[in-house]
Amino acid sequence: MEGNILKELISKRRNLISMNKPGNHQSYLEIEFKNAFKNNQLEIYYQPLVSTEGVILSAEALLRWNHPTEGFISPARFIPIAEKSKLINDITDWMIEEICKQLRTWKDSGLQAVPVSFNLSPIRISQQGLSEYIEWQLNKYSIRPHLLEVELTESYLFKKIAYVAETLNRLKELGIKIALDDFGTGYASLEVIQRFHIDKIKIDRLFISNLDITNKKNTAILSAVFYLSRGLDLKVVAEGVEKLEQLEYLKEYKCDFIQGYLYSKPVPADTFEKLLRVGYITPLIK
Ligand code: G
Ligand code: MN
Repeated sequence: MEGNILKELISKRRNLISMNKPGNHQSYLEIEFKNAFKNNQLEIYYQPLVSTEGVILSAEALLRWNHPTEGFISPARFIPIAEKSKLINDITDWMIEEICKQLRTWKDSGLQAVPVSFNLSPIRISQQGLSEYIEWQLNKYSIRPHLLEVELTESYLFKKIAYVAETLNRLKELGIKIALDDFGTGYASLEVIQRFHIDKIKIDRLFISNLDITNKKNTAILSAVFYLSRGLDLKVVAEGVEKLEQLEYLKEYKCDFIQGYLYSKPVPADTFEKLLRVGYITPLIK
């Protein structure tokens, strides 16, 4: 018995070591990841987006990989693998269906469902048929399009511009909202916001976690973003809100959505459902 545990520990340790070796870790993780998708090791977590008063307004769906022996593996490690192997296309489509299915379950159980956004990979958006697939899934589960939102990062919007713009236009026509993720870390051009008819910008957590209200330059960036957003009729999400003082500051700007550990980390669907039943969250002050 003890020998088995020891063996398991040694093997786990070996896997961890090989995962961290630059030459090896890709292949170990790559093989494991391909199996993970097949073997239902991927799960969707939901992180609430709330008003400055804590009312749950929407959620971001996030992929989580719980490996049977290695535990949770960060998306920062497996998304690049999924993209390289093109498995991201199937995973994205699976995720879209799972979200629609989940929304249907919540609606059927009498809950007031909130819009759910997902991160759309540049690989998937460059493939044919995305808007048709989304429309099909929405119809299949009788979900109104405003309940599904896509999040894009700005960096890749410059590639294959015409094609991406066409797909985004079709999604807009369907009634799906588009958010610009990690705002402020990429090329952040106003041209992108206009051309792609963006509805919402998500201020990257970098600007929130470094928020020092006594630092004039820091606050100047934020106030400029809010000013610009109002003028362009964009909703603003503050990502990575972890402290009460950050929330108080964002309140002054009437920030539309707050996302971050102060309210909730990403949680499994059943936990999110419990939050949804209550409808609001109070800040988790440590
Ligand atoms: O790039 P994107 O905005 O999609 O990233 C979402 C990621 O941010 C998720 O993996 C989530 O776990 C993480 N996240 C969410 N809220 C917080 C927070 O308050 N602090 C930090 N450090 N990370 C967060
Ligand atoms: Mn996102």
